[in-house]
Amino acid sequence: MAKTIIQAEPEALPVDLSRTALIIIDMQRDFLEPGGFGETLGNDVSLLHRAVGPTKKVLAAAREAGMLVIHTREGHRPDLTDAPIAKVERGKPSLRIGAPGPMGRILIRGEAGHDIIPDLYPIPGEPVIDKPGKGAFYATDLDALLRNFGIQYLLVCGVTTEVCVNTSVREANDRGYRCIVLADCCASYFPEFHEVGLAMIKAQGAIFGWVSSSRAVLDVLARQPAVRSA
Ligand code: TIU
Repeated sequence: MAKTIIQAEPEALPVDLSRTALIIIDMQRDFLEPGGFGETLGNDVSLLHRAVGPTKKVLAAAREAGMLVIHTREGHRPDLTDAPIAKVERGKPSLRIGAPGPMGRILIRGEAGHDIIPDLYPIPGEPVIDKPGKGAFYATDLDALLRNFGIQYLLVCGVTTEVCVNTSVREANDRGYRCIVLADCCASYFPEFHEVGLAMIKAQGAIFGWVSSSRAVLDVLARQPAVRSA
């Protein structure tokens, strides 16, 4: 398929949309709603909501275009056998991973809080990657899945910018994927970390990837409505 130019920083990028997937990182109730993991760490979860509206628009456009959409969720097995003790014991959260909270056990697979927020809920056929770490590639089959679909470019949305988005983009970059992070589709509990997290990605001639916006991707998909990931 002919390449399409996506406006981005540090420079516009030619992209083969048939080899592009949208990946939405950890838009889970545990991070975005009160009573979940994010709040137990002392964060104001309302700061993440600004990413939901733009991500919803990109998700709708990607679905309409037939682009592969992948969702990830950070979390652990109910018996915590995949949770490093160093992670479980980290800091002084009000509730530790695995403890019962208002949305079920904190950051545990199968609990209400672990699931994706209703606004961005996966539809049948969209792969959901359950990841035990911050990076989407660590201890998951994401790389195999992307290779099976022939994916070379990733449009990246999600939370939080400097933690799971940054870690996943760095992992993807080392595996040869070109990542285009949509700035307004990401958010952090620390707005300054959001800004610097994006700056780190695009610095030094896109050392980890490119930074773009929902508007740029919506413009491209509006002009080229059928992309059909391979
Ligand atoms: N705490 C924080 O900013 N993030 C995480 O723990 N996980 C993700 O970013 N998904």
